[in-house]
Amino acid sequence: MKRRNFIKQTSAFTGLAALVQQPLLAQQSSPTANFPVVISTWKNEKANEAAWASLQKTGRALDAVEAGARVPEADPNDTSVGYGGFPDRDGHVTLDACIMDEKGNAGSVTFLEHIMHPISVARAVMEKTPHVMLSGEGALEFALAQGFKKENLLTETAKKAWLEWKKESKYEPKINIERHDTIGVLALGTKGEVSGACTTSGLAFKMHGRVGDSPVIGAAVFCDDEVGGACATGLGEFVLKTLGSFLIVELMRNGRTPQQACEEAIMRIVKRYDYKTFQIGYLAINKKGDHGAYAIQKGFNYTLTKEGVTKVIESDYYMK
Ligand code: SD4
Repeated sequence: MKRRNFIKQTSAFTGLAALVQQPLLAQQSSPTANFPVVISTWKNEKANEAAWASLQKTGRALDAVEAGARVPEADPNDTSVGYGGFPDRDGHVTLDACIMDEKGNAGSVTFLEHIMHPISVARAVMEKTPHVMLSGEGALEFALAQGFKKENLLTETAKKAWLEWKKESKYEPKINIERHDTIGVLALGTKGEVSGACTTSGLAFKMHGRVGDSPVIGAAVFCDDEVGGACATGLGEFVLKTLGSFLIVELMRNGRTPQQACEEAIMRIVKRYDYKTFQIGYLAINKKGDHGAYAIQKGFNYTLTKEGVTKVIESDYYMK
């Protein structure tokens, strides 16, 4: 038993080294399990570190993804998540978030205002109500009843940017023009169970009432403990139209590696839509802890934490 553990750990370590040095496509499947592990969209080292610290405490992937998502939510400098998020075109910061655990439980909030940690409200929806999704005023009422505090999330910087934008008031999403910092986070816990979360303030200066992919289970996040998990970032309308995360998990179920599944999900978008004008990035992880990443445009990066080591990986995997 001891020897087996040793072999497992050694190969996990070699796996990490390989990951840093080799292109993603080269490490499609590892012979042994590689967990616990945390992976998140964009440059989210602090989020991953918080997720990792949570894994050290409880070992549970669900706690880890929530802890990770809470970091950018409270960061005033992250302009596309929670506090400090850019408002919609009427000046409201409206939030979308969802969470899913290894048992297939899911919770989500959408069009939620004034609450610093929508991901924790989404978890409360999952654990304390018979529903999956609460929206707008109802979500706010529920959050307040659960003891969350009502706060002003519009920072001076975000307000300034909005007032500046209002001078022209043109809403034309372009490649990486909206800040893309929305966090999608996936984890395998110490038992190898998978969970995922996503949280965002959505697109900057969106129409009032606009809801993106981030609160939609199957679009921004999907997990199935028989297979693995996936998450998305980018222009949510196209993730919604193709149910990207659900698609990726189903592709993995049918034998694709996480990398192949992400690529195929991007191809579904590219084949049907004029993809040159927007960005989508996908991350996926399977039950062995192998991961994949793919985006439409250059510029997508993601953060990986294994064995306590956090690395930002500049993904070279995009449509060229
Ligand atoms: C949305 N998917 O609201 C989000 C935005 C995003 O990085 O991911 N930005 O469409």
